[in-house]
Amino acid sequence: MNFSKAWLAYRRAEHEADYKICSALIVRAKGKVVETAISEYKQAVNEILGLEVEITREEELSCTALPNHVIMEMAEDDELKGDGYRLLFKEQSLFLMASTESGLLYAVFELARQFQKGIDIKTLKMVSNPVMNLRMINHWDNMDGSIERGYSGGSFFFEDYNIIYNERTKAYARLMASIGINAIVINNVNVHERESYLIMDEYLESVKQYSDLFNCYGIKLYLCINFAASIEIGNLPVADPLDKDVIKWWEETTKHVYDVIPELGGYVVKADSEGRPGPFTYGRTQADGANMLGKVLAPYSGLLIWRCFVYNCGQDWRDRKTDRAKAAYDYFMDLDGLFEDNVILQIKNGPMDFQIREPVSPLFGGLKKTNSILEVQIAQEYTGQQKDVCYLIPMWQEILKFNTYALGNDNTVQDIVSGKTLGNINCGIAGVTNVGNDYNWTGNDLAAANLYGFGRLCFSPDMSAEEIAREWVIMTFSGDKKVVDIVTAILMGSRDTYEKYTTPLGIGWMVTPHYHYGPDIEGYEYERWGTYHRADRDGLGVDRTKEGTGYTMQYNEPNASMFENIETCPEELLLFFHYARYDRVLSSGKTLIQHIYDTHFEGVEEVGKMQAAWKSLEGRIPDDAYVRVLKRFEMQMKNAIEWRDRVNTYFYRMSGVKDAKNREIF
Ligand code: GCV
Repeated sequence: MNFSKAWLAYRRAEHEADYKICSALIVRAKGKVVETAISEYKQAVNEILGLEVEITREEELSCTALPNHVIMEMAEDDELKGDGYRLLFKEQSLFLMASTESGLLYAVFELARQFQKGIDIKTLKMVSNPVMNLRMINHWDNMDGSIERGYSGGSFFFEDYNIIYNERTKAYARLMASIGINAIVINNVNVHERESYLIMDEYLESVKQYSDLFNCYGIKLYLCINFAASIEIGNLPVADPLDKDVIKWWEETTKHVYDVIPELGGYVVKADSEGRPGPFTYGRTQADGANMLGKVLAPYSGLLIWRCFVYNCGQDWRDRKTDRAKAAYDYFMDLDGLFEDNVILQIKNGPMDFQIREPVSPLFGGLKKTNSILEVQIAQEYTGQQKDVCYLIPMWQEILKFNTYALGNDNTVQDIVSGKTLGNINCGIAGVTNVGNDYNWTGNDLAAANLYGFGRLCFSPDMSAEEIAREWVIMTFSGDKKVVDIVTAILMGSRDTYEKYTTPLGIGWMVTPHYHYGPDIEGYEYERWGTYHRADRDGLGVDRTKEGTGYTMQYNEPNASMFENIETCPEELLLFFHYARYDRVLSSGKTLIQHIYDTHFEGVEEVGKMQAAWKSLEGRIPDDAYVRVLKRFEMQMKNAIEWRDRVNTYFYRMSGVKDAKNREIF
């Protein structure tokens, strides 16, 4: 086996709890996902408790208890929503209940977590309902086997334009189901020539294998499609979404796709973005494009997911009014309410592109009659590329808790994408994944905490980032208190540390162009991508107020005024919204320039402390994982030093202000 079991590497329970009843399972449910739940149950009980399981199947759906059994049953239960589940010990038996098959599978994985945490099953009394309806993973895998922004090896779905189906794909489906994922897109949103054919006979039967596999784990498969497929495959002269022949081509093609793969979840589209084709070519709107495909998918209950990452990537750096941050709102707000019910807009968490600190996209508070999905990036494109540790759950939680004031006082992003605010069901969260065919799946073993946490957060966003981290450590490494405390502490501090040694106060970028790892302060400053910091001899930052680009006006009140006013703008976003002078005094009492120097020195010191903390775990963590992470810390230290020295030197030379502590700046 050339891959690890990650958080499903079940360890034998060491505690005293009496688990004997787990060897007798009664099943009062049927279906292919139930069969998966049963086999997962057997595996967990066998590997963790060392018990063989005897199964009795009963037709009757009742809650009668037979003492000393585990009873897995479908239940009608008002407290259970969607794929929710209940774990309840009563009358000497343990009940695993759900109203869907997937709910039963999730109940089994929950039980496995409880075993690993050493819980006494007699105390089990819990209900867990998924807060997000769509809990989706996006792969940016290409058919040549590469992964766009992949930092952990090649694709395990594709190699040399062939589709791979093996033990690893099965292991992957298990991993995803165990954290509650119910939708997976297997190919990159940038659909190149060959990937356009995934919806054609060349590949459909092979793609179906994935769909069948995923279905057994309660997961729907989605495909990214090429908006111009009617030209590239269909030999039509156009891809105009209002053209009758184009519509007919998509209807026939999609009918055939669903004939072969009836369970397909739907299509995902990146259009009019970074060179991809789209409706703008024909003078049509984004709604025209999305709705055409939405209507084509509707007869099959398919969903059409349309990305809002549409912006002008041919900007002139001399133009201070055009602002990339404004683009998504500008393109989509006027279309609010015009989208079909099965169309969902997928919106990146921030208005730029997955930086270490950005404000929440104003579209979440803007759209009031449109389905939306929050898109986050589990892959650490701008956050250390899975060499540097950067636990992202605290960031995503901040985003979910942000109050958009969409319809009055209390409408957080979580309320919007969970359907609470608008009463819709086609919504949720999508994460651009961080896995590849490396042995440990994620390059840095610690990066798996982001993938695990992503699923847990979609299901239960009110779990704290620390609770999720602890759970992941227990599942992955050990229940040893020292290991759990230290690894959790490393993870919890890692985002702040990364932010300290990279870009200050929300300014973002300053990365090596294209590659996006390591510093290049002016790498994007005079480029066409719209990603500027505007540093000069007096200060830095982008004026996005009314006087500047006007971006602040895209927020609802009171957010608009809060960001507009430099005195009330959250300090961690100061330079995103405002140009500030180097001698501006921050809340710490330090000047902006001193803050830049200090945080960069602190960031490197903190990496040193994380590294030392990790070394203190030698012998307590499986050796191979210990050594792999140690090597990553060495890379992180080198990177942090490079960032510190380049950023501090740049701003020292730019401002001419000396470090108050006289440290070495070049
Ligand atoms: C898949 C950024 C990334 C691109 C990515 C794009 C997107 O620009 O650098 O690699 O393309 O976002 O989200 O579509």
